[in-house]
Amino acid sequence: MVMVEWGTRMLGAEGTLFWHAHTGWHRATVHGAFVIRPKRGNSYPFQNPDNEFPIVIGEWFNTSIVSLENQLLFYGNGPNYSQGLTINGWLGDLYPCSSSRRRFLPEDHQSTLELPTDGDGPVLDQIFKVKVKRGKTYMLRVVCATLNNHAFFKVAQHTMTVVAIDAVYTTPYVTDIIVLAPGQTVDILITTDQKPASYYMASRYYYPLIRVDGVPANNSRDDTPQTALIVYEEASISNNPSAPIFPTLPELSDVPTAFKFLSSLKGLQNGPHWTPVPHQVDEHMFITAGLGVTNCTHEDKYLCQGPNFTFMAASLNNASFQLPTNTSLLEAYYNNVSGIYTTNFPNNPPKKFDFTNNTLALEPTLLWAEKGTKVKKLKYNSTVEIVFQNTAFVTPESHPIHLHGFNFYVLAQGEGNFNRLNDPKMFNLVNPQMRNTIAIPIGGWAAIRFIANNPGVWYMHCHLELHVPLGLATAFIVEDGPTPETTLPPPPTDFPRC
Ligand SMILES: [Cu+2]
Repeated sequence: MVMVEWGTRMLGAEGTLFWHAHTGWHRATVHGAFVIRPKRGNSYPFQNPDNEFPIVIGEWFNTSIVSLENQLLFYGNGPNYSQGLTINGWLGDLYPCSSSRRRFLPEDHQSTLELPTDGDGPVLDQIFKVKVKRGKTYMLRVVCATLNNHAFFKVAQHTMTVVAIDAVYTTPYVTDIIVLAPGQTVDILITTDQKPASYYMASRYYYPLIRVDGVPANNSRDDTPQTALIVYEEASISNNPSAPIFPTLPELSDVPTAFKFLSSLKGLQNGPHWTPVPHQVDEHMFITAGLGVTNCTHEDKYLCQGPNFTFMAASLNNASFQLPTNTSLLEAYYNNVSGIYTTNFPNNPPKKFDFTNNTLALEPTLLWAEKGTKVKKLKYNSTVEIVFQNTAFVTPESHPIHLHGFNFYVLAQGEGNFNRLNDPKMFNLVNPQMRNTIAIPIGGWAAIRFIANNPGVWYMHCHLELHVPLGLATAFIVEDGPTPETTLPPPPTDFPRC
């Protein structure tokens, strides 16, 4: 599979981005935080933090990522399990593997944990720990680098003020919990105004599930939280007998808590890089996003482990995307090579039906996904509105859709089927949040808008890595504008050749 992108610019990014490998599942470990501070001489649109540190939430697998991916590609159904999330590379001190001393999590997740101490074996090496001074403001640049799972994140007894998401400033939003989908970032400020002590930062899977009969599914996933520590310098660890304080975390499938956080964020109107939402829309797209099935290609049908001996697929508007294998989309476009892609990605799903009706989850006439390399062409500077609609096919899921090359406005999000008559009345056209990855609510919809002002070929895909080889993707070709500055430049001179 080949994916290559170059382009003209990165528009209005200030904050934290997720950099990562885009080959197979390698981004499980090849990733990090890409920090963009205000230009010299400019300041943040909020109180300057005294210090900052990255929090990269990753995912721990006890097996080879490559073998997991190969298993998925062979059987058409995949393992998406991991042993847990990590904070800056560590599972934290609640995992048996983290410590020679077995730790435990008390019933109420509160405060009776054994305190890790210096010189006490490997414990302190197995947890990310940051020292802070009392009475200061710290920026935590939280990056969700997980492969196949969303994450909750919390800091015990400290409220967080969200100031940016996906490197775009937000109206400051005060919360005691944040949730991130793979690929998303959240910049938060915390003030160290609590009593000098140690406080846990903790993450846990956000793993929303709805059973096909509509009943919340029994979530059997290990819910052990992952931990890191904020330690007030004023609290000498060795002299302080009290254990670090633990936050109360939501259940794995706490959809309302996640929805409240994700839908409450607003853009920082008139802040740095702010551009008003265009009211005139040139391209309306309604895109269903979900799983599906395609033909079993094995002679032995039992090797195809999708529903009813099919090969599991994932699609947008039932188009299941395959990246070209011998050249990249961008090179094919730039060099006018035919036969690599088609420009017939549909603006609407093939059939209209009750998209989130769980009784249709395995309806064969609806969930068939056609393999292909269908892309969508856009005129330079056109305004594109997309309503993403999750389907109940196979199982509803919150798909985090990431668009390369652009930030987009998130106009509204909701449960169930998008209502073309009523839901646009909820669109925030004044100060919507802007980001580059939108987690479509499970069994719901999300409406976004962007201006196609970046010529080139831009991939749009689910950021659950599991769904990428299954086809939950497409690409936009943005045509050149009228000037040299709005024309796709040639490949860089050091462009690697095969
Ligand atoms: Cu997905």
